[in-house]
Amino acid sequence: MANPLYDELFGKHLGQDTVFLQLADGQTISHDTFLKMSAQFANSFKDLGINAGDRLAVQVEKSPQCLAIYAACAQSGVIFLPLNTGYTANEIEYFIENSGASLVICDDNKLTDLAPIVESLNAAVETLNSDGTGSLPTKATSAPTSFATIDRSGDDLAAILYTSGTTGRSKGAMLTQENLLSNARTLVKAWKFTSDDALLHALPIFHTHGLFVATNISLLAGNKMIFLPKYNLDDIIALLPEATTMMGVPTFYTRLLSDNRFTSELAQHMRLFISGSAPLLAETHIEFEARTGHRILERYGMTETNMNTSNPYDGERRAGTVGFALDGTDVKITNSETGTELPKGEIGQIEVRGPNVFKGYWQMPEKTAEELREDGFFITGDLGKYDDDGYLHIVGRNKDLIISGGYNIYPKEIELLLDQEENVLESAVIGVPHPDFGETVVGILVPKPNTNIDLTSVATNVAKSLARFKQPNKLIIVKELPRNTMGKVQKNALRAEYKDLFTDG
Ligand code: MLC
Ligand code: AMP
Repeated sequence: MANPLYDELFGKHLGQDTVFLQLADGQTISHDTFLKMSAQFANSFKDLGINAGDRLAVQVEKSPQCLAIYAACAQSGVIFLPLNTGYTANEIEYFIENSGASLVICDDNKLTDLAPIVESLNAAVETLNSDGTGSLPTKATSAPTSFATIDRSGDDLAAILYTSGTTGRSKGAMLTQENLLSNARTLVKAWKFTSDDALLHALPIFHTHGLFVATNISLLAGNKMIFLPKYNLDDIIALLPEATTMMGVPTFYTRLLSDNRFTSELAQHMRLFISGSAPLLAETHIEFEARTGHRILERYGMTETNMNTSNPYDGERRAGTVGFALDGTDVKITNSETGTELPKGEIGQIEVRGPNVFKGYWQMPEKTAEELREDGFFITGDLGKYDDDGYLHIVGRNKDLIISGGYNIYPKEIELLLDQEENVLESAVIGVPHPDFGETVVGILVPKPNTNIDLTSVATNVAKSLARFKQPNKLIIVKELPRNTMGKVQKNALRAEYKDLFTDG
């Protein structure tokens, strides 16, 4: 027996003193040092009674220790459940309850809010802070630096990543070891990563992009990551000369372009810039090439599927498209009513099948059945078409979703909260264009007859429950919402009306 995820990504680096992580202050951590730290965490989990198949929820700042918890979970067969650091205690409660997590790891500054919730759900809590201190690392220091890897098969779960839903309830996407490994293998080949690369890593590590795409590729190829706590333009500009590749959401690239220090000289030595998680505007692609001579490689993925398509490494990287299906993955366009495949050029829903596609939603068989067909195709909720040369264009979404700076926001969750506010009869939440985040959240409220809504108090109340990035950037009061003849709110009309709120038009 073996443990494919641990063996192939982590275990093979045991004893290697090659650099795995280079931190913002220049300090480096070798593969071997990292693996010793993760083995200590794995031993601590065992001491805490956390075993293979248990869920371990983590809401901590990005740090080498946090990444080592991911490695420790892989080695001990524990299911890793990373959570956005922006989530409020209110939001976290649902994830712990729904996943049945046995252990929750949070920052010391979140402990007061989270401890009572965690205890009421019969889970244990430990802390880990951004500087590497906390109760977990304190326990781990005295633990052995090796751990007998627990046997797992490729079909065993490696992680659960929560993704919001159109009904307002988040769903836990179950990702197997093979889902993650097969995608990493494909991407290393497609994007030609080698141990000579240095990946500038400024993404968060609680989502597919920063956690799996960036980290798993780097582990498989054996390259170093320049591992920054967050995206900060000054750091990126200072460290680009040491990198060969960079991955980011479109905001990373629009921010770079807005800075005069980002010149063709600064980017000249780079091998590859990759963008994903949200649409990269064709104009950004073109401006980037004009400034640097580099064509950004855009790819398309999802929490449930890892990466599905990519523009080619060699060959034309076409602006405004997400390229071709990755090796081993089938991507087809279907009629959303009938499910039948559509001819090239026609717009329909995008469906994906392959070893990268998840196993289903945690304890939600009905939701899984709605989106994952028996023949293995997953209905992504994105709308697209193939052009004459076979490039996939994403032209819209069949799901009511806003993507702000690469974070997904489902309007329903916010509408449910707004509807509970005093004097609110009903609400509609939409995404409108935003120069920095691509899209941003706008809440539109209808007052009950003969009442007034206090917008300051609405904003204050919403802030108590919702992560900052989900909170409406603007609240607007209207007399009524536009509806079609079936009584359904016409969000397209609202989006058209408010499209210039944050842009020049
Ligand atoms: C931060 N804020 C956001 C925000 N990020 N608001 C809306 N949308 C966001 N994405 C808030 C902050 O809390 C702050 O609030 C204010 O906006 C301005 O902060 P900032 O300093 O400008 O933001 P910054 O910290 O620089 O973050 C912006 C960002 C970051 C774009 C760098 O959001 C980011 O790293 N995004 C990447 C997300 C990602 O990894 N997605 C991948 C999902 S996986 P205030 O009130 O304090 O001022 C996936 C699958 C796939 O989608 O295909 O990859
Ligand atoms: P998430 O659920 O956070 O994994 O987000 C997945 C969604 O992000 C997809 O369903 C798409 O709507 C969107 N997405 C990811 N990559 C791209 C891209 N390159 N272009 C447009 N949308 C994208």
